[in-house]
This record gives sequence, structure tokens and C-alpha cells, in this order.
Amino acid sequence: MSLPIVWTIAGSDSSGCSGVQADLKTFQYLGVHGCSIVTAVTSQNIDTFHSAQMVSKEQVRSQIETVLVNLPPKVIKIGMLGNVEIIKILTDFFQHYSGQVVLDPVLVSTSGKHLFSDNRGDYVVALKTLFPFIDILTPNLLEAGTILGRSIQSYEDIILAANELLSLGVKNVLIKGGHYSCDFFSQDYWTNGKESYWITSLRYFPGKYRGTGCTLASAIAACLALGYAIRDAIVLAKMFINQALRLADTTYAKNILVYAGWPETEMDLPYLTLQPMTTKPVAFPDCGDGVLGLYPIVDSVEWVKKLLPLGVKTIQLRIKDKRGSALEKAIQCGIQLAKQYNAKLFINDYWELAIQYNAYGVHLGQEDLASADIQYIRQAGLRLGISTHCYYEVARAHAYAPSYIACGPIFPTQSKTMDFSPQGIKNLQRWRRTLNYPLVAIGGINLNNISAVRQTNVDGIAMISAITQAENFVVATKKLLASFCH
Ligand code: 3NM
Repeated sequence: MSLPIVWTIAGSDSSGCSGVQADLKTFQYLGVHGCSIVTAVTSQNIDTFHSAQMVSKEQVRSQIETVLVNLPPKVIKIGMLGNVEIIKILTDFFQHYSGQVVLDPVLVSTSGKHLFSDNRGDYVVALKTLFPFIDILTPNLLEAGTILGRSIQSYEDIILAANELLSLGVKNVLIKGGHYSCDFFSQDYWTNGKESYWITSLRYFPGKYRGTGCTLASAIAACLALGYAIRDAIVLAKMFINQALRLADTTYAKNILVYAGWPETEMDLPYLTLQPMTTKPVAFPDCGDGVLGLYPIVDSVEWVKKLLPLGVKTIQLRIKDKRGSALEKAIQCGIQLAKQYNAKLFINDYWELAIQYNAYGVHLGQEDLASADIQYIRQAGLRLGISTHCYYEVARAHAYAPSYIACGPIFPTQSKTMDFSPQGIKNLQRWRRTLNYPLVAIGGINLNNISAVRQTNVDGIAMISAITQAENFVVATKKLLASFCH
């Protein structure tokens, strides 16, 4: 097994709660090999930062050069650097480094100790010289404020600060609002300059926890090294830290984070929204008793007419070639047919018509989420299904508490152009373990692989070509339906 290599460049914390120790634990639990370039040795326990001794610049350089020989990093996570000399070593090193870099700009410890020996102004100026090499900067509100020389008080301030930090050269900014948010939620803000979102997590046992910033940044680094896109790495890292907070040892107010492997609990999944969230989402109605079962997706009302008499009980009308009154007529007719057969019909995309003719539900892709009036669909009492392909999209869907979540593509598909590679059965199993939502599997599913998909215990199995391109759709549909009987 070849493990991706991730370096942490940070201070040692004798308590094991933060710094290099927290970073290495995070790397281990997420399945990457961690190397440590120690910049300082600190004496700390649960609540006291006793002292810090900087490591000499020669020794820092020597650690880098030695590890580089046969453990070159895919990703580097930077924490406490401690002085301008060490920053200079890194800016030199980065001239020839092409991997990714996560910078957690720690300036002050949780217990209030300054984590640099130079004067603040010089240190911050030097820190900024690193920014053009940084893929993601993860300051908390205080650190963002110190870097920019002002205090950050409101949502608007956070957005402005993030954009200003981007203008200093970093590619992504994640401003952690853990200390700012309300009692129930903690809210972070991410942007890359083109897109942005708010990341809201439920709060667990309140209190001061050491090492949350180190852990989050290390988890992002580990997930990047595992090949996750930055947006997914952020969601996964939030799940990892939320899990550690949920499981934390809080006896006698010790508040020690407890790490526990790959996060697979829906409670730890954050909500991703375009605007800051103020209340928990209201759940959409469920899809009734029983599983959704075989879930053909068809592009015409003629197909609805052909499939419902065969015993299909869940179906999606995904019309791509009609507009105006022809579209409206088809949708109206499909809804009527489904009612006649007591089947659950989801209308893809055209949520206004679905509401107008009182469909069973609406199915939306991620790109439709921003433009659809989700609140209106909920108020109309329709069910909602949402397509997802990765952690980021699942967290987006989670913010709407839909009736089901579709995960795809499970296998390669010819029926839709895809920006995502197939997830495979293993990832589908992981989604099943992680999510309590009814799940629908989609993408490349046919008679040959449906039993493997069934074994994952998903609630619905959606498909296009296995039915609509079958030599004999009646035989194919009956066999597919039969696969749900054993
Ligand atoms: N959505 P087939 S895959 C419509 O992954 C659709 O979100 C997908 O067709 C997703 O069964 C897909 O022929 C096409 O592979 C499914």
C-alpha cells in the first residue's frame, strides 16, 4: 500500500493536544503518512502554555532537506512557524515545490500566548510573503483580523476579509467562525474568489478545545493528499473535527479531542449554504413507507405509459426536448398517470409545473438548487430528491433536508455527461453508512450489477439505459423489478 505523504511544519506541543502531535494523529486517522518538521518545542498542558523554545534555522533546514530525500510531500500543512527566519526558509523552499500547501496562520495559542518571537508587525509582513504559495489559508476571525489589521465583527466583515486575503495571493480562504457563531451552530466561510459558501456545523459540548485549528487544517491537507478536491476536503475535514468534538473527553473540563478514523456520521456533516444559516433546515416530507425500489428515469410521457402497467412504482420524468404547452401537457399527463397507478412520480427540474399539477415530488440537480424556490416546493408539500456526486454536494443537499439523496454515478454512464468519475460500490457503501437519508443509487446500473447495488441497502435504484435502451424493455423491466424480490 502506498500512502500519500503529508508534511506538517509546526511546533511540538508537549500536551499532545495541538501542534505537530495533533497533526500527526489526524494524518494517521485519515490514512496518509505524516512527516514532521518541528519549528519550536513548547511546554504545555491542558490549560497552560509554559514556555517555547525555537528550533534553530539550521535544524529546521536540515529536517526539510533530510526528509525531502525520500519522503517528498504531496501536501504541506503549516502551523506555528515562530519567527521570520523560518518563514524565509519556507519561501526559498517553495520556489521549487509544486505540491499543495495549507497554511493555518496560528498567531496566538488558545491560552493566549503569542506564537512568534519577532515583533508582531514584522512577523505578519513576513507571513504574507508565503501567501502566493498557499492553496488554502485557514485563519480564525482573530487571526484574519490580525493579518488585516482590523477587527471582524459581522458576516459582511468576514466576506470582505476573505476577499482581501485572496488579493494577497492565497488561492482559497476558509475563515473559521467557531468563536463567533451562536450557541447552536458554528459557521465558517469559504471562498476562492469565484465561488463561496457558508459552512454550518452543529455545536457539541461547549467549551475551549485545544488543537481544533491544527486538526482542521491537517485534515484538509490529508484529504487533498488523498486526491479530494478542495471543496470536498473542507467538508471532510469539518466532519473529522466535528466527530472529534462530539467524542471529546470532557471529564473535569479537560476537553481533549478524540480522533476516530474516517468520519461516517451524518451528525458531523456540515450544512453548506450560499447565505449564512440561522435555523436548522425543515425536513421535506418523506417518501412514505417502504423503499423507493426500482426507479426508472424516462424522457417522455409515453415511457411513463409503458412502464407503470409493468408494476413500476417510482419513476422520474426528465424531459429535455419540450418547451411551453407541449411540456406542460406532458407533465400534467405524467402526473395523472402516476396517480392512476398509485406510483411516485418525480418531475425533474420543472418544479413550478410539478407544483401546479401536484406531482408526488421534484428532483433537482445541484445546478438547479440556486435557482429553484426550495421553500415554495416545501410549502406545497411535494417531496424533493437531490443529485449528489461528492462530499461537497452532499453537504449542499443536506442543507435542504430533502426526501432523498441520489448518489452517482456508481458506474460509468453513457446517458449523461459527467464531471465526476464513478463512485463504485465501496463509496456507495460509505454513503449508506454515513447518511440517514433515503438513498438512491444512479449511473450505469443494469441487470449485471444491480444485485451488488441492492446489497448496499440503498432505498432506490435509478436507471435510464438499462430500460430505455434494452432490446426488450418489458423483459428488462420485469427482471429488474424481480431483482428487488430476493
Ligand atoms: N444522473 P444510466 S447518472 C441522469 O450521477 C443521471 O447524477 C446521474 O443513466 C448522476 O442508467 C445519470 O443509463 C444517467 O447510466 C443514468
